[in-house]
Amino acid sequence: MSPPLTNDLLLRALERQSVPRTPVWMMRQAGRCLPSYRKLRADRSFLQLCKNPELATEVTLLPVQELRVDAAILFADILLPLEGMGIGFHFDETQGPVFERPIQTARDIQSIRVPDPTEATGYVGDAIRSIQATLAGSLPLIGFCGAPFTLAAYAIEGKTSRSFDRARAFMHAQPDAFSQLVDKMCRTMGLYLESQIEAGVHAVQIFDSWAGWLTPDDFRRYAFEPVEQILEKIGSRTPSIYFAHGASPYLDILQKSSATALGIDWRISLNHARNLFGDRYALQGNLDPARLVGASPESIREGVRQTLTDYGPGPGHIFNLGHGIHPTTPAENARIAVEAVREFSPAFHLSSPVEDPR
Ligand code: 1CP
Repeated sequence: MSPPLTNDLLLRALERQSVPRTPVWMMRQAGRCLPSYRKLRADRSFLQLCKNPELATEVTLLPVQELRVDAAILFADILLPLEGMGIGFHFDETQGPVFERPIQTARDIQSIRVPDPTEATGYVGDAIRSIQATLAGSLPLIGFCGAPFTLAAYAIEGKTSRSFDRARAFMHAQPDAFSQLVDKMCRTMGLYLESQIEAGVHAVQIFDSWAGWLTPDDFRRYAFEPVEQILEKIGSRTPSIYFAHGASPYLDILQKSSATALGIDWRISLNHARNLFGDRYALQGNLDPARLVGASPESIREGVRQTLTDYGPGPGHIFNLGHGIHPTTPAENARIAVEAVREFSPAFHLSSPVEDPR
């Protein structure tokens, strides 16, 4: 057992325990919206930052210092573990991820490996240990992976896409081969998250960024159930957050999730989600990230107040955006949102005996 954290608000909220204020972090908080990140990135590639534990530590801590969030998230990418599976890619400055040989046939899938994470992504474990040494028990560290469907979709599509048509066509044309690919992703991510937990993360999030393009039946089969298998593998070792972007059509399926918390995008009101899910899950979300791009400070504060009001009083809310922070967001606007959560949220937790760690 590791010693208690100075600020454990995120972990308390995940377990739906009382808190003096709502904890806040932002998906993609460590990236291009921070001038300090752009400076570190100026003479290095994104992958160089990810694969150097000292630099990954530095970048992980930037939003902690500059935005005053209540949790750090490991600086890495959902695609990193694919390299060790034999699915090569690079990040293009304008196009984002580009795969060298996108999967085209069932045969391509047979040669994909389920690697040992200490060999394939040992630098991630090193980064986690280095971040924990630097955080020195001040805040929780969130580990993460991509969900099997989202990762399979990238590997077939070969690049980002608006609606991943090629990947979905493959899924329907060759369902058995697609299931095998999803299964390999599932086993690799289970081992990968276990290795992050062993290295010391306090909670894990599974990002299913493209699950919202599936029919409800396909969502259940290719997105939800593989994620359930990963959650089963990690068991109760850490709390877990399942974020399926665009999942409003599948709320009845999500009600059966084994995750500790569900990430909610901005298309669903937290009020509706809370009524539906009752107190089975903590809920994370869901300010529209577009509000931080150019709205006035008053509008940002109003958006924060509305999000807190939508969730309502009591524990179990983790304030976040409804999806990743947009890279063109002025850092100042992200700061305004975090400060507004700190200012407004104590009124939603009047009965907490726990002290605010600041
Ligand atoms: O500096 C750069 O040019 C790289 C930009 C960048 C960054 C900062 C990428 C490329 N990834 C990241 C970091 C990252 N990605 C984190 C670290 C924590 C943090 O920034 O706070 C995390 C958690 C991710 C997760 C991720 N990567 C997701 C899931 C989240 C989401 O937004 O849905 C996805 C889909 C990716 C793929 C990815 N990585 C990077 C790009 C440009 C993309 C493609 C996005 C797309 O397809 O539109």
